[in-house]
Amino acid sequence: MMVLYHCMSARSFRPLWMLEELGLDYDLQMLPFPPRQSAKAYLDINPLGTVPAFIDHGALMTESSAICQYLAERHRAAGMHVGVDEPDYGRYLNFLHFGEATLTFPQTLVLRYGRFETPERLQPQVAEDYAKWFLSRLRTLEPVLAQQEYLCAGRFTAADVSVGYALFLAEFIDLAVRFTPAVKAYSARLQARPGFQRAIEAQRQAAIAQGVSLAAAADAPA
Ligand SMILES: N[C@@H](CCC(=O)N[C@@H](CS)C(=O)NCC(=O)O)C(=O)O
Repeated sequence: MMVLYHCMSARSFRPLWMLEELGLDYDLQMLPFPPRQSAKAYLDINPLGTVPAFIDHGALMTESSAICQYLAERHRAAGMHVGVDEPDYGRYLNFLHFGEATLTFPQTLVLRYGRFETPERLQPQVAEDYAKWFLSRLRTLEPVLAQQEYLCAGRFTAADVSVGYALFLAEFIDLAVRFTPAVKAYSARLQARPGFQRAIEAQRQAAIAQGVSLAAAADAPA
């Protein structure tokens, strides 16, 4: 069975959301945050100490967008993958990676220098600069989402999961209040999906069953 190592609402939420959208069986292993410090045995599974770690057919994957791409392609009948022969293939891959590489990267700096560091190392100016960076990158989404319900291919795909997670994380760092109208509506639409709601409930149930705090990773002390 596929195994996913996950911390509450961390980037590993992307593959969890995919698994629920696709209706697959999986084993969800919850970890306290940050696992590098709070669950040292986890380093034997993922020496990086980060989540996600995802194991399928003996292969370890540690990049959330890559796992989304993998699951979408392996279960392509569900339509969450965009094929190489479809006109939006390039747009799909771009948004899939944009979600992590362009959107989530500045958010981690907002988290680190706005919350996680010790008081003397906090850097409010860095946090605000990268908050603005994040919001300015979202401007590229506004005209797309003002015209269409999803990012590409005329349907919900793994690219929406990748970008949708970054928008979800923005709520924890108080940036969602600064979303433009179409981005705000898109984020609400994604979070209303039964698959998203099932993923929220799956992590909650697994955390309770495994004795892990229900606090989101973004709210945990580093
Ligand atoms: N690019 C990776 C980043 C993974 C990552 O940094 N995950 C964070 C959680 S959101 C983490 O595990 N942080 C704990 C640490 O760095 O020790 C991905 O998209 O999966």
